Formats: sequence, C-alpha cells, structure tokens
Amino acid sequence: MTTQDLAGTPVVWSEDCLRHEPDGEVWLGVWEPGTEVPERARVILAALTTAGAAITPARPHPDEALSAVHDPELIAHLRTIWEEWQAGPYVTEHGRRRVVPYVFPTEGLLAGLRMRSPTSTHGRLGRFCYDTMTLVGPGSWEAIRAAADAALTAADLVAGGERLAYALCRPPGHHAGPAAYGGSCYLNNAAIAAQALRTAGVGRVAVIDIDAHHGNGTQATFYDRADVWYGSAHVDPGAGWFPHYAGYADERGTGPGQGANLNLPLAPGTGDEGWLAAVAELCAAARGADAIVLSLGVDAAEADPESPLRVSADGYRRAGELIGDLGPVVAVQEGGYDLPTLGGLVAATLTGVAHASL
Ligand code: SP5
Ligand code: ZN
Repeated sequence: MTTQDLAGTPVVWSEDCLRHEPDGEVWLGVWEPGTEVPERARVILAALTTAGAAITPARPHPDEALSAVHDPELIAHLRTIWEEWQAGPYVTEHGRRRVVPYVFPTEGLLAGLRMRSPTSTHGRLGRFCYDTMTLVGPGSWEAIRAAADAALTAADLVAGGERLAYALCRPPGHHAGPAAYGGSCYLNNAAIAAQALRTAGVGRVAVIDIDAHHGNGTQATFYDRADVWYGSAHVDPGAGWFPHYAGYADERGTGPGQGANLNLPLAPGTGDEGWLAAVAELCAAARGADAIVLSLGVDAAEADPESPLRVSADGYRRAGELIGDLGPVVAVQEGGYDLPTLGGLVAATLTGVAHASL
C-alpha cells in the first residue's frame, strides 16, 4: 500500500510484543512450527506505517485493569510460570523448551471432586491452560503484558475522543477467558479494552469479533452482563474448527446478559457475500452502543492457512466501513497468519473504518 489512507490513525504498539516466541505448538500430539510468530506483528506494523498511520507507544497500566477481567490467579500464573519452569528439571533434564500442559482437569476427570492446585509445576498447568497449542517461554509474559497495555492505551484514546484507535496486540487475546488461556491467547486484550471503556464511563459497549474463530474467552467474560454486548461471525465450530466447544448460535447470554450475545457460525467456503451479510447482521444488532471494540482477526482471508472462509481484502475494507458507521472504534489485533497478505488485510479493514461516513 503506497497511499496515506491511514494518515492520523493511532496505531498503538510496543516492541515487547515481539518477545513472545512460542516456538511452535503441539497439535494432535506432535510439536509443529506454529503460525503465531513474531513476524506477524512486523508485517502489520510495516503495512500500517506505509499507509501513514501514527505509531503510538503503549503506555503501562496498573494490574487492576487486568484483574477487572481476569482471575488474579491466572495473571500470577502467567507472570511467573516461565521462571518456575526453568527452575525445575523440565528444560535441563527433559529437554522441554517451552511450558505446555499434559493433564487437564475436565468435568469428567474431577467427577464432582473439588478443584485442587497441585504443587508440581507440570501437574498444575492444566488448571489454567486448556489446550496444547499455547506455549509459554522466555519473554512471553512481557509480550502478554505489553499487548494488554496496547489495548488499554487504545481504549484511553477512544475514551478521550478519538474516533478510531488500533492496538497491534501480540499475542492475541479473544480465546482467553476469566481464568483460562488457550488458542494462542493468554490475556483477553479486547475484553480488557471493553471493560476499560466501561470503567471510563462509556455506557454501553459492543464487542464485534470478525476473527475467523469464535472468541470464546470474550463471550465467557461478558456472558451474564447487559452492559457489554458480544457478537461474532466465525467458521462453524461444529464443522471441525477451533474452539470446537463454543460459538454455537444458541448461545445467547444468561441472566441480565440474556440476548446480549450473538453467534453467527458460517460454513467453510462462505466467501465475501455470506461473510459480509453476517457482519452486517452483527452491526445491525450492535447499533446504539456508545463505543465498539473490534476484535480484528484477519484469518478469514482467502490465503489464510488457519480457516476456510475465503474473504477478500475488499471484503475486509467493506466490513470496516460497516463497523466504522456504528460509532467510535477500539480495534484490537487478533489472528491472521498469512504473512505475505496480513499487513494489507489489516490496513484495508482500518481504512474502511476510518473512511466510514458517520
Ligand atoms: C487468535 C486465533 O486466531 N487463534 C486461533 C487458534 C486456533 N488454532 C487452532 C489450530 C488448529 C491446528 N492448525 C493446523 C495446523 C496444521 N499444521
Ligand atoms: Zn482466529
């Protein structure tokens, strides 16, 4: 992109987001290279810089902004687990170069027994991590914390009157729930931003999630609340796609949040027309919110290796226009894994948002 389409748009960024190097993921029992790599952030930053965006440093925020969404035990676990892992025999004796669990306390395993906190590091991991795809290593915590600070800084900018601010978060966040991490996500940057907007006095917040996967963590965070609406268009989890156990159309919220959750599962191969119709349906349902948090994953794209939705760059631009029409937008980076096209897809979406006719 050579035009200055994003002149003046704040892009919040921290170099610390490059420090997370999961070094792969264990899929179906086999360690593979993985797709959530630091280069993702570099190509997005390059494309947005070329498009004229204003690169803005992420500012540190207090832990309270994290614990407003997450269980303090999860935060403490993520902060300390790498050092604990290194202090044990895992790297030196067993050659396990990253933190990855092997036993998960499912409902079936506990069978009514109370949850324990095993003293052994390797026994305790499954309490917080729900898959084998979300590894922790040196620098992971610094990146996780920086990504949350980027989202919080973008929320500050919008609470202060900006129409659009984008947080280049890495690692992504929308699969992380109040007390659980997985799906390459550790803390939920979008949920943290949405909660920060509420704390800053924004009345009603809508989270619109266009990542190819359902944002089970964001849904779980706000499922029983009326003040933060959540809507997502994503590949049908029942058709074999992560997160498999959430993202179905009958999940509509509970208690005061009844009706404030909307899932639009889409068939593999859906393409621009069907995907944009779903995004338009989310926008119609979100209309009236005082601010939007956009969970901006671009892994629904044609060339993406992690989803079959086949959306074009022009589709992303048009989705951005629909969303930008609703009100002020805090955009938060989620997934997107095709390195050659990734930056252009994010730039196209933000260009759509920035040029929407309010
Ligand atoms: C933020 C986000 O987009 N998270 C996506 C997590 C889904 N990862 C599931 C990956 C499933 C296995 N991928 C195929 C690997 C084949 N080598
Ligand atoms: Zn995704």
